[in-house]
Amino acid sequence: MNKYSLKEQIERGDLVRIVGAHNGLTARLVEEAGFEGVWASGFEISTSHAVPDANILTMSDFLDAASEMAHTVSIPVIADCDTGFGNSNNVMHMVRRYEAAGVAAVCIEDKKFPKVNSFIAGRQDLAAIGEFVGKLMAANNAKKTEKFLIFARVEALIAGWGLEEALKRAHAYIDAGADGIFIHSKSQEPDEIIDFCKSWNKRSPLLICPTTYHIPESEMRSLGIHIVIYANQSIRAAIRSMQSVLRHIRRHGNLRLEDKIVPMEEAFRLQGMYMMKHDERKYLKTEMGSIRALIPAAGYKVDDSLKPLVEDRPVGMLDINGKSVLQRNIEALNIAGIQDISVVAGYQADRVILEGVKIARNREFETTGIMHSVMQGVDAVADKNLIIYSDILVDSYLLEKLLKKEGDIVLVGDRSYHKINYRNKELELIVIDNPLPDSRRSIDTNRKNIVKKIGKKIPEEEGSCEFVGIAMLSRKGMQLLMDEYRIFGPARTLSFADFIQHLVDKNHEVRMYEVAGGWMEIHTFEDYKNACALFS
Ligand code: SPV
Ligand code: MG
Repeated sequence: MNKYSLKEQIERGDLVRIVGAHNGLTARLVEEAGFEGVWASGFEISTSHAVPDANILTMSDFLDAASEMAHTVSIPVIADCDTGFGNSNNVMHMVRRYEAAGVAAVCIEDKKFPKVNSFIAGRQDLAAIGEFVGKLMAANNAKKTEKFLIFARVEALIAGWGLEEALKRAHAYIDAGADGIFIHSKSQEPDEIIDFCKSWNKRSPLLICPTTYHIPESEMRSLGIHIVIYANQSIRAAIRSMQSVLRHIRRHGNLRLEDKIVPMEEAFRLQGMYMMKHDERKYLKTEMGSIRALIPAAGYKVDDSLKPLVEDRPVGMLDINGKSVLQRNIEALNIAGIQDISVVAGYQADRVILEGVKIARNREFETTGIMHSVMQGVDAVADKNLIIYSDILVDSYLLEKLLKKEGDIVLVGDRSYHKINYRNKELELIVIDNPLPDSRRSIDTNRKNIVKKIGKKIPEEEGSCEFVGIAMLSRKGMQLLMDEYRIFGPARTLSFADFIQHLVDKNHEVRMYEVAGGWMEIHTFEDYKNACALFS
């Protein structure tokens, strides 16, 4: 961002390079390319509406486009206001509206309304000097602040009236209070512009628009030129590129198109999507209050059958038909309305590349347990805090239902594990206080299901449910978890389930939300194959 206003930039004597744009996007590209200002070009705005640059659009159309640009960029926008959209009354209205819209300057030209673009042969009628001087005085009267500038554009060279007429007009316009003269030429050579500059002898700032002729930028300041306008090259580049891509698609479909177009991510960046997501995490509250999700994904211990697949990445980054396990869970969380997500990486952390989440690190993943990873991801406590293992896939509907459950610590337990042949896998089982008689069918009620025991040591026949690897903690529950973690010595090395057992032992209430499905684990190669088949 340039810390100087347009007026200050001119007063400092720097060459101000400005480039034509027609909407917020093109203005943003001009700013990102490093130019000092944006020209809200009548030619570009008209072209973008597919109408002639001949006062076909109304002032409101041009103003809409210019104010969109002014809101998008922090560099000054100079608005091309043609002949001022009518007589001096229209000019006053125009100045008030453009100044209020946040543009830095307007430029009006001394042709008759309706004008035609200066590069079109034929009718290029000039207004009487007195009439245009009246417009400039009206414009000066209408503006509210001194930093808002009014430039007068002299079209005498365009109309073929010669240097003397151009100079006569320019002097009259400066006398009437214009802040600078835009001297325009459609010649292929710079001679008439250079002659004008020399005769003008630096009486006021000069603006030029080299569209057909060329003057090296290094010579401009000594000629008294303060602002150079590259007025219409942006949209001409866009037209060429779009035509070429459209031809390509017509011939080859989208085959080998990627190097001709920007990736979607670049368009999202320019939209401000990532900035919006960042803000959303701070400000967007659901009717359930703020919600955060935390995914500990630092661990490296897996079943032998999975080892070859996770040599270079953690389980959460395993690809399930084009998307990682974690990315799929992030999408499920987003569908459930949760945007504030942190993933804690450890093993092969560099491979944890995810869109729209915060990545934290557990650098001691080899010597610590999941509980320690969880704590590395806590940078704030929300009204509801979800903890989700990284080696499971979960349905958004399960998360939506979980968020409606009451309790300070609620674990998700699956009752269907009894049916599954686990081949001696060590499951984290849960025992609840008042289990229902074993049955294959179940219904989602509001039973509290108070957890008595949890962990890998519980015999299968004793367990009520399998811990899914998903927990929800209220603000109070999360605070309790953090406080206990601080005071309980062995906490760093404990699994999450063992730490919950510690809380149960200390008589803290832990509840269980009983489900049958809605999630699946990726513990073995078989599990991985199943998941790939499911998402094919
Ligand atoms: C514009 O950009 O609309 C201009 C400059 O007025 S030019 O088209 O080069 O005349
Ligand atoms: Mg124009």
